Amino acid sequence: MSDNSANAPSLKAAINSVIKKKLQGYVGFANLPNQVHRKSVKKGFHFTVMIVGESGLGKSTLVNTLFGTTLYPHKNDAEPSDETPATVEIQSLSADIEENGVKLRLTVVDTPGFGDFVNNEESWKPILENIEARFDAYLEQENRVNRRKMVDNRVHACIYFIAPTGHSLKPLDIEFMRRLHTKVNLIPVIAKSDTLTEDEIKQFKQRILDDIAQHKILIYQAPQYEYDDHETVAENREIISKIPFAIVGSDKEVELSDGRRVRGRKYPWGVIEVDNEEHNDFVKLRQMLIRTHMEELKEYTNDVLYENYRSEKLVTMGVQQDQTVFKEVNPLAKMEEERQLHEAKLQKMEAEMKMVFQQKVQEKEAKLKQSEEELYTRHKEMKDALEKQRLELEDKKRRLESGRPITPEKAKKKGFSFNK
Ligand SMILES: Nc1nc2c(ncn2[C@@H]2O[C@H](COP(=O)(O)OP(=O)(O)O)[C@@H](O)[C@H]2O)c(=O)[nH]1
Ligand SMILES: [Mg+2]
Repeated sequence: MSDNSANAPSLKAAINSVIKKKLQGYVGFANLPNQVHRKSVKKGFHFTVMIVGESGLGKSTLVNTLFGTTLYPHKNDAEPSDETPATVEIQSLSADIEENGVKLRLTVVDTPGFGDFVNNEESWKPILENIEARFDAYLEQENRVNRRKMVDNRVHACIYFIAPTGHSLKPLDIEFMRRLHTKVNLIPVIAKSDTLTEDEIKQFKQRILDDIAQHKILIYQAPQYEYDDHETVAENREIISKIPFAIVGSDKEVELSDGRRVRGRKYPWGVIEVDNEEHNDFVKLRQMLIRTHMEELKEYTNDVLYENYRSEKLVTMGVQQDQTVFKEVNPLAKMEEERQLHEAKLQKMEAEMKMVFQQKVQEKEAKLKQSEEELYTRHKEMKDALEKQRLELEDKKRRLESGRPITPEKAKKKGFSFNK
């Protein structure tokens, strides 16, 4: 901690200023309002998280912190062992948690040994193999006739621990994420974030995101639904904005100056509280996993990651797929295809509408022209008729004036009338 002693006074002040913040209510999966269907409530949820990162970054502690129990024996209690495993181990732990009558079976897959060797070039390999083996097991069940009792042990999210160096990602981090990003939902976290100051965390987060973008690594992208209510949209945006989550883990309670006991880490200058959002992003990480994005993570794993794996596998096995079926199976390709079809349809409709419009305009123009001509001829006819009458009248007038009297009978015969 000698590195941080210089930062201690400012950190202490910051912590003192927020320490009075009220404790977060317990936010767990029992509060799941939107994502839960009745069936899941009855059957219980099953969610599998894998945790990867170098030794000593706090993976096992996080597992205990997540479960709120001590699944792992504390280091001192564990059997001492001289043997160092030669490869990355994969350990799977499950626990049923029940909250307000809602059951959740949370399985956490820990990966001790990752990055521990002189040569870590292939540290990612056993982990990739484990993820693929879980896909294979699911695929095998799908091919069975009786699919009623499907067990889903696929990994729905992978929390990747980044050492709190404050610099940038290590080659080991980049290699792991690049090898795994198309197989699993990657959620990067900054481990032991209590060893960094607030500013250091902010800068480190940015550098990590830049590195991830530069190496074209796909980390989990939570979708935003505009039709969700404002509160949900705002909450989701808030959660996503914290990635990579800067976390602090602890399975021990410590006492605050006001006597409250909280999960946290005690330092000479104060206490870092695990469940205080002002102190670290652990609450946000748990909310995302267990409350807001559990169904999303499962869906993406099934619809995209698993489907891609399955199609690739079938192709390498020499199973020729009907391309149309193939596309239908891949939701991303299917969506793109539907979008293109829709666009083509729209374009065709637009062209048709344009044509009809032009036709209508032409028809109207022709009609107008015709009526104009008709009007013109009528006008001419009337004019001619009037002119003829005028000439006749003039003729009669001239004859009358020339002195030849006309009797009323004669006049009547000729069509003249007299007002009496
Ligand atoms: N400062 C700090 N120490 C932690 C944190 N989480 C775990 N530790 C400590 O780091 C050490 C290694 O933790 P462990 O969970 O066994 O790491 P793992 O090897 O990744 O499983 C233990 O002494 C923990 O008490 C944290 O968030 N901050
Ligand atoms: Mg461990």
